Amino acid sequence: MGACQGLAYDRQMAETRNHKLRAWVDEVAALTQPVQVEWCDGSPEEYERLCRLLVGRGTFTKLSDARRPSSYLARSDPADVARVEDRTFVCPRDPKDAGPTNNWVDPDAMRSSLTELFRGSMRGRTMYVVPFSMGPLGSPIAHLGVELTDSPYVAVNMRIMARMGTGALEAIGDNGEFVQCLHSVGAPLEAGQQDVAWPCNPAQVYVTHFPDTREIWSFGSGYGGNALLGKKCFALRIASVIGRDEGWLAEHMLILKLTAPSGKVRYVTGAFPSACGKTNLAMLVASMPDWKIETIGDDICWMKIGDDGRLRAINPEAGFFGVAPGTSMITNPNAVLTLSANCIFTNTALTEGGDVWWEGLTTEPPKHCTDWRGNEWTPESPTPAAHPNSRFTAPAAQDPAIAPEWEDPAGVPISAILLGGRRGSVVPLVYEAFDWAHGVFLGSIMASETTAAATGAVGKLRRDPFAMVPFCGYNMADYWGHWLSFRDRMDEENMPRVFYVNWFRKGVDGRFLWPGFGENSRVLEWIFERCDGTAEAVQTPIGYLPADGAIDIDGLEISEDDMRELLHVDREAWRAEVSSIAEFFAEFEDRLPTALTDQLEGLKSRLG
Ligand code: O2Y
Ligand code: MN
Repeated sequence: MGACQGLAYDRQMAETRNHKLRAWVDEVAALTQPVQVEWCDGSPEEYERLCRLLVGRGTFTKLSDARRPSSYLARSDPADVARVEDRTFVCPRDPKDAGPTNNWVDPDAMRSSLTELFRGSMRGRTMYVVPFSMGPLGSPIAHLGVELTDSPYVAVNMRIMARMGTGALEAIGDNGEFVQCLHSVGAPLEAGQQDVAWPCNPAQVYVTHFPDTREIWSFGSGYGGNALLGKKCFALRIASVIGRDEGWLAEHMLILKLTAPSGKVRYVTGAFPSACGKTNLAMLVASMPDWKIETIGDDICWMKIGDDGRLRAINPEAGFFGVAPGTSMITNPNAVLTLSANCIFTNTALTEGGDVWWEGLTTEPPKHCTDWRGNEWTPESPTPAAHPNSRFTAPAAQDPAIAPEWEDPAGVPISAILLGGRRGSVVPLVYEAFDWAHGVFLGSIMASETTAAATGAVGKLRRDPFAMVPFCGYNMADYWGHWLSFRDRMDEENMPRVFYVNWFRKGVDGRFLWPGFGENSRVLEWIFERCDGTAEAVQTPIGYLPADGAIDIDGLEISEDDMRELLHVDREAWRAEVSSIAEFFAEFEDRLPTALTDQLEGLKSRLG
């Protein structure tokens, strides 16, 4: 057993004949020096044991409210509460392959700094070997990974978010490929040292990706996207590189199933930057009578061209890691119902009755509770009870609106791709791309106004093509080229149409013009019918817009003026947009596909 002699191994290690996996586990254990190595089998017994361990350490509080069975609250270190984009690195050999939107460090230099950080970093802790499948187990479109982590919090969250345990290990088999995901909270425990409830090392966080070797090394944070490496790190950054090399797409998109009153079904994906209501849209309850909306996925989508030439999508995840604040029976009843049991909440408040609470959950706040830092809280307190980025980890199967085919290994055929952002002006409620290349152009110019939910200035326009700026594992210009290449590989008849939506347009008085929430189903209806060829549209310089009266506003209190404003194309404002896009495109230098320069020129000349 080489470097790991003297460590405690369990039965599974003895049964795993995958030499690459065994050698890697040995090598990492020798470097990080854990007291023991534990192979996770993903069983309910193991989950319960690890949750009990976390309760014993003070990381978890078991919710005592009988209406929330088998659920836990975790409080993180206040310095470890979100993904850290400035500490996220993409390290191919050539910096041009990372491109201007990624932080790049030479891979050899990064590997040697990280090796020193990881040396002895698991001392006094257990190293968990967490095998997992992104996508249904055994599916030809799933991809496998193994996370080595010293965080039992990560192990239990991974069991909800991915297909984790023995099944995944068997799928890896004796010779199978897997993505190596190495994680340490970076807080070794010396002999006699008392542990803390949330060990981490916020001064030395590195969330690093080596796309050339498809590896992830994450150090110093135990939180969310920094630590649950199957999600953003694997299913987006590394998977986007695998997709580039193998001819498919790993996207930051929700997947919806729409059923019309006629019974006809269409599937739609949607890319939205943070703070644009993506989870709410993924779980939308339609206001339109007899329309049904079901969820396939809320955050990540992998799309491949099927044998029939259709673009097919799967949700590679098994759970939701959603933002809690603002989630309520009014904004997202399906999410609230999903959270009824078997969940892990992180950084929400704790009520006196032993349940979780967050701002927006109820109209009346509790008179008294414990805030996310563990302090007493009342409605008069100057800070929120729940952290603005507090999260729920919930099994997707518990969503009452989950579509029965959400785990279909063949994926669902996509009819429409939505793109969106938060824009108070300029961008109409909805418009459709002229064709595939124009659709890719619309993806490349996506932008959103920042909100208080993210760090930095509020109301600043941030370009976020395809909502992938934080998640694309290679040069974004090459990524646009990859999208463009799908044009000639898909069946012409069934090629998805591309739509840009903006629920956030405001009037001159600063009021939102569109009611949003369930009423967004009216826009989805127009999109559905455009795919059928039955909805009316008018051609404008920016794309096809709904014709007068084509969006059904029956029963909705919205004035004709507001509707006109929502669908107005302000040429002057769009000319300014063209200049801002040109500036953005210039960052990509000679990597920018000429098809996109042509699209920008086309827009400019149509605007006159
Ligand atoms: O703060 C985090 O670590 C979570 S970020 C996240 C989680 C779930 C879905 N999307 C996101 C995101 O940042 O896009
Ligand atoms: Mn996301």
